Amino acid sequence: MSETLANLLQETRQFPPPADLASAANVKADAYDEAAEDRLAFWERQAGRLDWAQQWDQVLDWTNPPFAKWFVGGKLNVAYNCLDRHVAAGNGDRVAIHWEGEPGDNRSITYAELLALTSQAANALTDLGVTAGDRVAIYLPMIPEAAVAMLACARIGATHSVVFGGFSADALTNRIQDASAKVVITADGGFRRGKPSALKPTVDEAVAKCPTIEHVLVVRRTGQEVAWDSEKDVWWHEAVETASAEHTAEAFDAEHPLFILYTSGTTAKPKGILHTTGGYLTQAAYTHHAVFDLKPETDVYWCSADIGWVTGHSYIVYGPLANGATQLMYEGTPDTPHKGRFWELVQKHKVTILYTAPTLIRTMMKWGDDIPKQYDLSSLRLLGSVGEPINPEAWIWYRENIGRGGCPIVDTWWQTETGAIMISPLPGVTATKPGSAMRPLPGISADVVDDQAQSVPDGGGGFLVLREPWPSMLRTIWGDDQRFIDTYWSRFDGLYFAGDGAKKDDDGDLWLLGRVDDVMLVSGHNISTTEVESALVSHPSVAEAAVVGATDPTTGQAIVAFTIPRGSVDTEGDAGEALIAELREHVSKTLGPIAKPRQIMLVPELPKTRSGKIMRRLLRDVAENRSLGDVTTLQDSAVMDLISSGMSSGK
Ligand code: 6R9
Repeated sequence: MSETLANLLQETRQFPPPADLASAANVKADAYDEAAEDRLAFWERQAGRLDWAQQWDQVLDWTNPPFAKWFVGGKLNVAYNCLDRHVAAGNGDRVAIHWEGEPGDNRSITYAELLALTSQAANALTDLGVTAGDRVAIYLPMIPEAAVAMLACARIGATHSVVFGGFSADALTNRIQDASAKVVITADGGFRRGKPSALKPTVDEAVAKCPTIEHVLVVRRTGQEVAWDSEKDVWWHEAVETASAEHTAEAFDAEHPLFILYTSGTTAKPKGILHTTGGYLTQAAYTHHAVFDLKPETDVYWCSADIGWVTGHSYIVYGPLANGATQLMYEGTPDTPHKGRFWELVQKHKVTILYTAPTLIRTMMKWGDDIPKQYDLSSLRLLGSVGEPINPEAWIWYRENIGRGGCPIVDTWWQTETGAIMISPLPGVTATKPGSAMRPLPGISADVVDDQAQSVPDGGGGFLVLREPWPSMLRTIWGDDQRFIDTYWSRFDGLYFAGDGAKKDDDGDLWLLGRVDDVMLVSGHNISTTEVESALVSHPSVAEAAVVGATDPTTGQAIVAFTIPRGSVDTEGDAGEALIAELREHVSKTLGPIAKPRQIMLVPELPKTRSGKIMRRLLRDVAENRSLGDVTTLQDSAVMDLISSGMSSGK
């Protein structure tokens, strides 16, 4: 990527932290020095944030790389750390979860209640024959039982594998089979876009092909009809709600498998990313404390991710609960029953910290500034972003329209594989730049290298790598150590390669450029999709853009852009043509003529995964007039019809 359009997109705006936040921040600048001085001692102190039943003998065992062991010999229980110890400390009456169902029903659950529910579920799972080391699949909507199910597994040492509630029967089957799961926890259905949407039939279809499944534990959420197998199926309200609320948590080894989470795997077989106990919880809790500056007595935290995404694991369940947070959990979509739903919830619960994804921010931009203006968002004090590079204009929009010009934004880079946040501003320390994830957190060593594994100088671009093991790193790919080595540790000797391109600016701050597989090669120049997308989004008429390289007879690849106009923009007939011409010129002026898209299409939606990532692979199929590849991980499959029909009409 040496010829990447590095630094053509100049971003000079910078926002220092608000003085009051900086002076009261949980983590100050000295954390960087402390960690640099002795990284292992630093992580050892962070592990001390948790309650251990048995102290470790060794912080890190890295004698057999890339297989790490953290806090060797230590023992702890994750659910105990997330629940019991808060209750024991006198915080049992603090609300853990304010839950809002999509149809408007709601529940507030205190730490004492969450402990009781989790204990009941732990007893019920034990009664169903689940023991430590067994795998349990969880296929639930965003209801409190999802968190309870995960914590109950952790409590009894069963390894959970959460599968997105929208995945197909095939996807669920593959994941159950790969992990040889013994039990599935599901619901009759969930509410999505104002309608009950069934889950149980999908589970029935999958379970028919999965002989390892002994029981299906079913939460009644929507009340819809379900087929029932009286041998296998068990109602949650019968098994769990009648079980004893007393349960003593057993301590497990620091390296005991906590969960498997499958990465979407757009082409190959999904990878079962394995996370273990002590290191994972240490880094999830520390990063949640440091990056979100959580004050458990006063903050109301909201991470809008789905629990089926790693973000839901680390920043809805494990990090926040380990830290004793009060949080909001929302079942549904942002436009049900109206496009102000998110802001109505922020206003109602006086949310202080919001963690969401660029896709949501750009959708809100598309819907227009008027919507958030109708709500009182003055409780917000900190905003976070995760999942994709956030374009500078989306960052500014978020700050101005949601953060009222004053909230710091933490753009957090990490992966399912890293388990917790790796690169992010510290809200009380960092002067942020719109679009940059800035620096590795204390205790983390990230770098950008060229294709010879040499660190690039400031101003250079290349491959993002991690140089040292970190506590919440994946331990392997479930059942496939060789694939773990091949996938992450083979591109550069001794370095973890994450698959992302990045650049260092002149100050050494990091800018993520998207997956290296998505980099385009146009007339011999490497051009990152992220930079062209950000150039498009910097035009006032554009809310969102996805860029792909399509085969071109003269330039090798040519840039094709799919662009969603902002709500108020006229795109009919000549106005649409004029806008397209203007946008091509705009990109050419912003980045240089080499980056001018060959073709721009105005589209109403973009294909996204359920965690909000744009599926460029499908757009490449459209741009190259191919039939569509695998769409099973697509959030809304109707989107592709809309886009393809726009394409064939020449729009
Ligand atoms: C947490 C999560 C990981 C991939 C990652 C990168 C992209 C995530 C980002 C970001 C730029 C950020 N990504 N956060 N890119 N800036 N702040 O998203 O995990 O679903 O495994 O995806 O997401 O490409 O490699 P996961």
